[in-house]
Amino acid sequence: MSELVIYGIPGSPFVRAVQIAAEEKGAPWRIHALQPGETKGEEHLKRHPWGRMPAVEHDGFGLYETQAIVRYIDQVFPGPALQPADAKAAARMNQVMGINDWYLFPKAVAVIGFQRIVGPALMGITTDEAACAAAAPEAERCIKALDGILGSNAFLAGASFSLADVMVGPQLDFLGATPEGEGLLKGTGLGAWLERMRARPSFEATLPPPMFRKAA
Ligand SMILES: N[C@@H](CCC(=O)N[C@@H](CS)C(=O)NCC(=O)O)C(=O)O
Repeated sequence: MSELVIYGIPGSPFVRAVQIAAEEKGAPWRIHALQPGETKGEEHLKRHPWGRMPAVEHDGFGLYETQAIVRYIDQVFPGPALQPADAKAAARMNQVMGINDWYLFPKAVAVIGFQRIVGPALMGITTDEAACAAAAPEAERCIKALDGILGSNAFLAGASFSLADVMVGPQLDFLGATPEGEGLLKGTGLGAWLERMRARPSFEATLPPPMFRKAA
């Protein structure tokens, strides 16, 4: 089985989602680590025209966009299915993946995670408290919505682990390392779900570097 090559900066929640999907399937993978400036460089722009991460290469096939990548991994590698066969559970999974891409990452994690973790760690910036305060209501809305969707289920799409857990897990693990995320998750069913995700071998095998696991 040929190896999946994942291009990105280790610790990025989208990159980690791909690593987790590959781990859950037992697929061979390796990271081709990029330096921060490299994502907008000529080489990487050939892989990803928007200069974002992750991008992957498998068997001569190049692909970007995390949803497309994790669905591809689920289809081509053996191992437990990561997409439910049941129509309602599959729709729930798709809904959660949409929430992840449209609201959780861009409006909450990208702002608070950058201001509290990535910016101080990589660029030496001082946290902009006003930016964090402005993003906090959206973080709260996302966490409330996802907590409501989870309800009393074991996983976000219902009874079985799916790509919804694969994508949201790394985002909330990252946000949970900030005071805003930690406070909002505390005492919720979603917080307990996150602890269960953190205990999975796929999450333990793909831990971000220590500097991305702690707010400044
Ligand atoms: N829609 C893209 C989003 C990927 C994304 O925004 N990745 C972030 C890192 S978590 C990134 O590349 N940031 C670097 C940048 O914006 O320059 C996907 O699903 O793969």
